[in-house]
Amino acid sequence: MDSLTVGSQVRVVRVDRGAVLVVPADAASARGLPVRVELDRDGLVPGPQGLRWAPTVGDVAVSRPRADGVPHLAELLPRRTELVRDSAGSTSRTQALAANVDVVLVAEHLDPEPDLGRIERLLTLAWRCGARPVVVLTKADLVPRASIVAAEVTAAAPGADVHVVSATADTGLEPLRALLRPGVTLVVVGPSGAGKSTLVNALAGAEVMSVGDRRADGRGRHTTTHRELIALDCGAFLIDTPGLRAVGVVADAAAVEATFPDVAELALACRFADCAHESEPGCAVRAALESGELPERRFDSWRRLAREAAWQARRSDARLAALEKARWKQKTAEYRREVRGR
Ligand SMILES: Nc1nc2c(ncn2[C@@H]2O[C@H](COP(=O)(O)OP(=O)(O)O)[C@@H](O)[C@H]2O)c(=O)[nH]1
Ligand SMILES: [Mg+2]
Ligand SMILES: [Zn+2]
Repeated sequence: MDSLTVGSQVRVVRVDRGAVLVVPADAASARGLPVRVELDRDGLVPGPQGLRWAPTVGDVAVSRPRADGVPHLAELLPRRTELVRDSAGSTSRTQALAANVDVVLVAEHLDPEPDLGRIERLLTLAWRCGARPVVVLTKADLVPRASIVAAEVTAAAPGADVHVVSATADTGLEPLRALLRPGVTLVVVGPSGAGKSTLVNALAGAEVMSVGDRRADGRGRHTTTHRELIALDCGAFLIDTPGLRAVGVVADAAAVEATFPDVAELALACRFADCAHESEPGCAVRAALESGELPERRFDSWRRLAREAAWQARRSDARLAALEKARWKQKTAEYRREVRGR
């Protein structure tokens, strides 16, 4: 086994069943072939807060030989940032899609027309993560007036840069290349077929990811199935992801507010602090809807995400309460046993 896996910091490039592929965490030496490192039997790694964590792409960890000499992931380092998805199960909370990312590239195709609601939803994911969100409108070569559409997208993405690119024609990529600095990690999210893998290849300057051939039935043959981190020659890290089903996006109030600062600001001007923006007098949000300043579509999108955030907050409170109750029951049972045993 390579020296890199013994006691040194590694970066997870891919998670497999029972093992992970890693490269040296240090950007200057990360470009070699990834090495396979075993996970403990439960697939988890001891990490922050004394907990065992499911490793994810982008994690930084320490690899050490186990008692039997085989290297395993021995310790997970705290995540600087974490891109999370709501997990379907009722017991676990969220699933980390990627860790330690600095920039989230929200990829959306110009053809067919971009879905503004989906962009807003993915921006919520990015703002929540704490990384810098950047919208990338792809396939510019297929549409005549990309800049008009880009202006609409820009209005739906306050605080985020919006770039119009064609990865196949190599246009508009310079501002993205400028983001690729040593040690910086970017993750590309967006629907399947948006051109994420093509973009990753264009930025990498090599065929590092296979690209989906669009067949007559619209299904890709080589669509990305794994999340994977690529160490670029320039020292930046790029994570490609499969199409993210938008339903799994975890909203939280702060991320919704960051995505919709225009709505949040209007709401501050409502007469009542707890205004629901329905039929209250002095509602600044309603007034903006009526004047056309705030598009109905954006308001609906905000309301949906705000409701989801509230619902998810209540559910995570309920989960915490259930966990507390389970702990308390266990303690009581232990106490009873102890009393009986006296
Ligand atoms: N015309 C054009 N097609 C593109 C562009 N980028 C990607 N594609 C095509 O879109 C399809 C899906 O691309 P892929 O990168 O696999 O999308 P992903 O599912 O988001 O990874 C493929 O057929 C690509 O060749 C582009 O800039 N222009
Ligand atoms: Mg792909
Ligand atoms: Zn209001």
